[in-house]
Amino acid sequence: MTHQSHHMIKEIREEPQAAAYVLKDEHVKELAEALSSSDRVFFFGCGSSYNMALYGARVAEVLEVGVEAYALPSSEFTYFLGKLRRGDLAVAISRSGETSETLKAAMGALKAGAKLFSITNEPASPLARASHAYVLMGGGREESVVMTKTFVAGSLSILRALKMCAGGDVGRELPSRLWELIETHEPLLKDFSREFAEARLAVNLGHSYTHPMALEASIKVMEAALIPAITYHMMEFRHGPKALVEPGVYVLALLVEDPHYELHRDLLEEVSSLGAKVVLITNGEGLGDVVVKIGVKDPLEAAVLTITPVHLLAYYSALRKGLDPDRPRHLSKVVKVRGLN
Ligand code: F1P
Repeated sequence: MTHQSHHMIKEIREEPQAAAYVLKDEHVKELAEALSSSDRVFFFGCGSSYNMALYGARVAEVLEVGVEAYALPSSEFTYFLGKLRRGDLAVAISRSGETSETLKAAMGALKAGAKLFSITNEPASPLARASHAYVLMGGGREESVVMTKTFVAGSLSILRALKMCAGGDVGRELPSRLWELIETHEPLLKDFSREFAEARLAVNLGHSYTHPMALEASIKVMEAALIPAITYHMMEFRHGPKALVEPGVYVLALLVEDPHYELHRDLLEEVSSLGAKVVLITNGEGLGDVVVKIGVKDPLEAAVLTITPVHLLAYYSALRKGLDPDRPRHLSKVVKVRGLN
């Protein structure tokens, strides 16, 4: 396959279209209603879908929408099923709608009397069929094993539903901001991938609602570009893992403006003085070896957009290493675990 015909880059460039789909998706209102009428919500999924779950639970807390929100990997959620109460809302997240652990947890939640809502890209999947209602991740099929546009669409659907619960909505200009972000930074990130591809270690840092995006950044660089990666909360990084910093370490900082912004920038200066290269992805100001500016003020929206530059960096780094970014080794689009179904 040539560069241009890789599904992954095509799908990254379709992220603005996926965001536009979310903005007009009527089903998101159903998710908002389900959230508003529940006391507790459990978001769950595997891999990238679990990272969307983490983002959702954090946003629910930040927006104080009156629902107790939790996020668990699907396999861990099964340990919790005995504690579910009638009236609880289970939100299963799965692009394929077929992942064994997620299906198992979803069926268990139904059996326990919870309402089941799913966020998926496959309306005919067993998960969608078992659910009381579902939201599609939008933007059409995703062929690459590596989730990109579905991750953005799924995260934005959750954000939009939660904002609706709080009486608001996401900004109408989001798709065009995303388009500008890709247009402006793709050449820079393509160029930078030349050295990033050789990274000994990627340290992905986030805070609050960007931490799930930093976890997702680690999945992306590991699966697409085979770069070892770890994820930390910004301020936690000094508490041990800082010992790993040396030349050859690349810190990807996913930062949105909040009251701790200065403290976070101080940490980046510190790791830089210890020899790490810093990629700063932010809607604020700051310094780094590479700085990617996100043109969205709203911190919860900007948080979702911090993952797009990582998608581009992971894609081009995979190409530099001669890897097929659409089919990472040992991985498949759907994980089926024998003995679970
Ligand atoms: C979950 C998942 C994906 C990952 C890979 C393997 O799938 O972990 O996040 O990209 O394709 O499966 P799903 O439940 O969202 O279909």
